[in-house]
Amino acid sequence: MEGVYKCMLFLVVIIAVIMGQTLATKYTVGGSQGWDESTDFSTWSSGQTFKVGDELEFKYSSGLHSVTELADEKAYKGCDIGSSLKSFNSGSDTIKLDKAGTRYFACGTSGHCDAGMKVKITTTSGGGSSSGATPSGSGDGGGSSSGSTSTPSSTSTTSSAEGARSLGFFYGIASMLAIEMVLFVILA
Ligand SMILES: [Cu+2]
Repeated sequence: MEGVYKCMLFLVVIIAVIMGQTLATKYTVGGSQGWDESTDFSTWSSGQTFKVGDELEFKYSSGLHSVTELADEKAYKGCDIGSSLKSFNSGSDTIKLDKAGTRYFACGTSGHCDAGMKVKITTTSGGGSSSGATPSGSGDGGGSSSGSTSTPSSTSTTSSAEGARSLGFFYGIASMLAIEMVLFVILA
């Protein structure tokens, strides 16, 4: 009977590892300090790896700050808030990283971006099988980019994100089936 429990424990550990690898991660921007002027965002982001399907969560006091997505590196460097692609102000905004490339976010409150309240997020395709040599520049120039980048956070799911997610689930289920077959052999 002890062997069964050991197998069960083994199974739980394996499933936890699989889930950690395949399921999307939600990142609170700035970590525990959140979306605030005092947070060092370049240090925070350099310690993270963002993959397609992951989500960013901006947490802050609504009214004091906001989140503005900027169009490009130039707007990011110059804190050109006027060039915003879209903006959020709920105080708890979730933004899905639905494709590989670099995205730029800044606070829309006057002076905050210049004070360092901005962050650059580079998303990698993750997975492995689908990660070809796709230059971010040409990828951003795709025909559907203007439409797909301006959809609201909660409802936006592009086909590529769906593909990555279903692929993850496929691998998870396939791995679990393989483990169960091994367990049947061991327990038989
Ligand atoms: Cu701010």
